Amino acid sequence: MENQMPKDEGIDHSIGLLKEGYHFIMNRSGKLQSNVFETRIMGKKAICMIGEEAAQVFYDPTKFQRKDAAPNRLVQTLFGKNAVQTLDDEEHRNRKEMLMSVMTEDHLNHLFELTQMQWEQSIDKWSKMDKILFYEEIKELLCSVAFKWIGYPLHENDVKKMTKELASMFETASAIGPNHWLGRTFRNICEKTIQQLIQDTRDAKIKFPQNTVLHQFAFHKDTQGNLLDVETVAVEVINMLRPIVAISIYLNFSLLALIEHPKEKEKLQSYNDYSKMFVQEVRRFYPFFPFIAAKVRVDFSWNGYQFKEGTLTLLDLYGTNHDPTKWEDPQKFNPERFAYWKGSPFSFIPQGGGDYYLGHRCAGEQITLDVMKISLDYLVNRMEFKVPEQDLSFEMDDIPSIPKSKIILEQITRNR
Ligand code: HEM
Ligand code: MYR
Repeated sequence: MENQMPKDEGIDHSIGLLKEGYHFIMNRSGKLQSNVFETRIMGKKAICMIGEEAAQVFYDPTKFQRKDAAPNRLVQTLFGKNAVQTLDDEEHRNRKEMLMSVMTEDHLNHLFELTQMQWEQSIDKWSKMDKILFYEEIKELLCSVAFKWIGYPLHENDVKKMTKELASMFETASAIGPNHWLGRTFRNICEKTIQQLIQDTRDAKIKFPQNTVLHQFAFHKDTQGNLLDVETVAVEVINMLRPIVAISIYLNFSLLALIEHPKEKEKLQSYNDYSKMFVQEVRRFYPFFPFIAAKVRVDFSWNGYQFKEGTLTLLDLYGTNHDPTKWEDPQKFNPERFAYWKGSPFSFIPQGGGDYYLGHRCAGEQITLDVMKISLDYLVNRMEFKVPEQDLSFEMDDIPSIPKSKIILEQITRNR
């Protein structure tokens, strides 16, 4: 027995998507009382899904594919051409193995230490300044860390430029007009720089140690036993650099949570395991990656509804993390909820769900958690600062959303 899938009536909802941002799918699924519904986006029929059960089916690779799913504006800014995000089956497994091969304990420890050293240097720098815009500073901090981690420390003079290029890839992915086009241009410029690095590595003009990300990616072999083309390697190196800079968004929200919930600082100082829960709650509560896209691979039916081959399908990440049937009082910031959380690969999906190797779950989730934890330690225990009057509000129709003031901090000093 097949039923008609609940429908979001209207000719096209692309404008609604931009206007409602992170709430687009939640609003409609609430109104239609369904975790799956049909809508129209960019002139085409699309399916939207939300919640743990929906996520489980969305991550079934026999039912959904990533090939041809990502909108071109995303490929041109956030992902890059022929990136792992757009691959399926053997090709995806081979590429993902390359990416996960640099997520070993040694690589993660190295990144952890580099992050610590960069925080130390930055606090020295900030303590000599009247005030800082935390978001702008933290992006540069992370950009310096990211380049050191891949094996190519940046010259001090290049940090601002590379930060701008990498950040614009996630800041302009959903922008409209000139800002979006600037993002595309920055990606093109950045890709050229990284391509040259890869070529120089292959030609042994630059000798990177074998255990560096750059060396490992430059000499990785594809499913046919061939080196990847230089363009693709650059896209995947950027797939490591850009998201490390993007952790700035979560660090901004971590700081915002500390400012808006002053009692949290005391708890973080008093209980050892609290930072783990705090970081999870920041990733659950605040908006970042709104939804992910796939295409129906073959006709199938689920919960009595027909899914037609080729239909664009969006899975709501933000909405799934705020599903009131799985999360008590989801609109309340409450790290303690994670003390009782049993874990699930599909109900808490700020960085995607399922399996790291077999599916598309974020390759850098552990890096994100580590960098957030060490940064929280600096914000809570290792420095003091004043937060002047400012507009800390953020909008749910901005993707990604950033507090308006970018968080101004004054009178920064080191805690000794
Ligand atoms: C994939 C979010 C940080 C590397 C993803 C996906 C999301 C996500 C939602 C897509 C999952 C899917 O398509 O099913 C985030 C957020 C981050 C973050 C919110 C916070 C800053 C990182 C970091 C790295 C990274 C630090 C690497 C250093 C990747 C890669 C993929 C990915 C390579 C593609 C995986 C695949 O297609 O198999 N991320 N991510 N991300 N992420 Fe992250
Ligand atoms: C990264 O991969 O750089 C980390 C997270 C970036 C989040 C960017 C948010 C904008 C994405 C637009 C959403 C449209 C999805 C179909």
